Amino acid sequence: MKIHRRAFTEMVASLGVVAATPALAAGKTVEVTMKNNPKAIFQPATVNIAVGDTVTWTNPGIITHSVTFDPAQAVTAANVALPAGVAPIDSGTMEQDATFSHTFTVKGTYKYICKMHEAMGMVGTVIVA
Ligand SMILES: [Cu+2]
Repeated sequence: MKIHRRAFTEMVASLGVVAATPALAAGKTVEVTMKNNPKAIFQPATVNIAVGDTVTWTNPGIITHSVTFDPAQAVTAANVALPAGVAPIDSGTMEQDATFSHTFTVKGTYKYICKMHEAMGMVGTVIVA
């Protein structure tokens, strides 16, 4: 059944819902910081977001880090995970004050590493529901 756009808009309005634009509503942004003391970590190590949300990683310190969702670049394959069909994501080298953002459009559990400090346990998880 085809619904005329205006009829649809009126139907939505009659429900008391603000007429939505065709584009996805902008999601929220969650911040993750790369910390160096007492050891290199992502903080928070796990973030829970919704589809369409963005995560922004910031490296405030002088130690170089990365945000790498790429099994091919992990020392331990189990430290990285991507939902089926999602391509690897990699910030590349992040110097002091660098930021990296990614908007997640596929549900699932994403596990990532810092390439420089994976062996020290600098790993993180993004859960997209
Ligand atoms: Cu690191």
